[in-house]
Amino acid sequence: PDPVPWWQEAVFYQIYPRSFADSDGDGIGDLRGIISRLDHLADLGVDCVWLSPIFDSPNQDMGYDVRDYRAVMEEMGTLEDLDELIRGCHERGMRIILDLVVNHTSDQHAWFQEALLDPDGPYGDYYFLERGDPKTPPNNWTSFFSGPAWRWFPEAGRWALHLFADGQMDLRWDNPDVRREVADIVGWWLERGIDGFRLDVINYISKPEGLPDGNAFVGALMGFVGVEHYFYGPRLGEFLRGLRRDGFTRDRPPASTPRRRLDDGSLGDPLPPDPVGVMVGETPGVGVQLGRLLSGGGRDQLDLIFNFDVLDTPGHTRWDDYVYDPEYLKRFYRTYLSELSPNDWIAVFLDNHDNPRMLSKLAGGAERDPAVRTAVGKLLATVQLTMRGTPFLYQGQELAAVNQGFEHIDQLRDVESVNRHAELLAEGVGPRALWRQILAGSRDHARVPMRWTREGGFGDAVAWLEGRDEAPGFSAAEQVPDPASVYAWHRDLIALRRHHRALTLGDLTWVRPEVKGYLAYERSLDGERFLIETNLSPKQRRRPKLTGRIVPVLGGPRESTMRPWEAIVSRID
Ligand code: ISL
Repeated sequence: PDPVPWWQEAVFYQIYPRSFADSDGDGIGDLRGIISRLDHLADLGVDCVWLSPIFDSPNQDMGYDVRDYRAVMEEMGTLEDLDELIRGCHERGMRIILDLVVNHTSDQHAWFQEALLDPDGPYGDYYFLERGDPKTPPNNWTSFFSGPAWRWFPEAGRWALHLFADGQMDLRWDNPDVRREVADIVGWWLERGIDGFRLDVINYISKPEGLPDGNAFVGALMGFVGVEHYFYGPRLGEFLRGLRRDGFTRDRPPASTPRRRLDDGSLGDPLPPDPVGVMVGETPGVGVQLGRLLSGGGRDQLDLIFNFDVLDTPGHTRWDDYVYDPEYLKRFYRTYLSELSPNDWIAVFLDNHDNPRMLSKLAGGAERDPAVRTAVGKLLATVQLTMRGTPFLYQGQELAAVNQGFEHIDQLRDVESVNRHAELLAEGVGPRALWRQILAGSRDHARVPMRWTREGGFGDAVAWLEGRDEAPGFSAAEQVPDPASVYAWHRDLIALRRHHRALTLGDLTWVRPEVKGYLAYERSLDGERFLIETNLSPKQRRRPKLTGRIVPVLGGPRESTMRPWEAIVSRID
């Protein structure tokens, strides 16, 4: 048996289904749309697809508010479509994971509806339903999407906790029935053939008894009150181990498994089922050391986690209109990797559906020049696909997707942006300062339709959220056939990874880290050595002198000066 778990060598690709591909012209992406584009992913070299939520939902938070964990959202298709999608991935040698949102359910979920009807009955115990005075919430916690984290339900005479939107009701994991329900859901899906889950805000599931007030000083610093009580709650480890054992450990064979990918690129027989589905944890606010406790080898909790510290230069939040400091990218990985042991493994990501595009943050507007856009797109791909860890690409990165030219709040759809806009307006923030914030931070930049053609993603249909990037050259139709494109760069790098384990499993040694603007490292395994060099700046600069026979394999020629934002992968012979 292979001693290395598959997810350590895999390239993951996150799909935001609402915006990936629309098969029926209603302006909303759907499962049949994804099926029709599976070859795009297989050709790129993706090993595992992750779908953001597709379960039945009223979509207050675009599927992160689940109404039924065993049904597909009507506008996205049917269970049969999903079965076909799972098979379609497996036939191409790709795995597929779904998004499990179980810190909370929609207020329209049957459990919550039952709880409202009979708060003292069994379902009342599924949530945090608290008696009290309708004017005073049970504690001072605030919601991530504006206002208090509590909503009063007059029909039940209770308050209910919601860390996110007011229709996302937090589940009470202390209740063993809740834990059993979640484990059953996971088992049901694994049997259907999925290969695991990404677990939404999974580090928030354990809340301390008594729900104590948050520290107002910490709250003011962080912008949210109460987080210190639940971002790494008292029973988190116990809950995760239980979920792994009772939900993710297979006790029944799956409907299908992925075909083996052979070294020559062809496909072999179906693989035996993985004994445990992969657990990818979304863990905001967890630093490196706590992250190691959650995902470190042999601890039986999560397999991979995301560390969000990479997203913004320290001192800034997502809502600040600023240019990302490229030196920080280097500092982030250096610090992060230095704190890990050889047994620890991380997820490496730069973009997702909750953040503006890293390419735009780094280029700071200069990406309007197509040459800059291409160079920065290639540089980020190079770092992400050769760094130690498992890369998670987000849809559109392979097309050098950038932030959108939104001009008005009416053009945005995200509940977070809309609520924040209303909140800042009520606080009296002036229109220009207000819009600058929203435009800097809105999650909708990354949620517009994938640009399959130059005209846009969804043909003639009016998309649920319209893209606003008209720059020629950056659609799939233009990028895929062009050997010098950002798409081709991703495809070639992924192929290189597949053939050289030094790039995936090899040791990482920093090269001349003291040289400002030069991000370089060596990856080596069993005598094979690769050198990755990037110029983290918009200026031409001298290349530090290195010894050894260095032969570029991607991105050459390798000259004595480095081009702006240059990235080169070389072999060291
Ligand atoms: O602190 C935050 C809010 O500004 C974020 O880090 C937040 O915790 C994080 O974005 C959580 O995201 C996930 O859960 C949300 C959902 O809206 C996001 O799309 C999802 O990725 C609630 O389910």
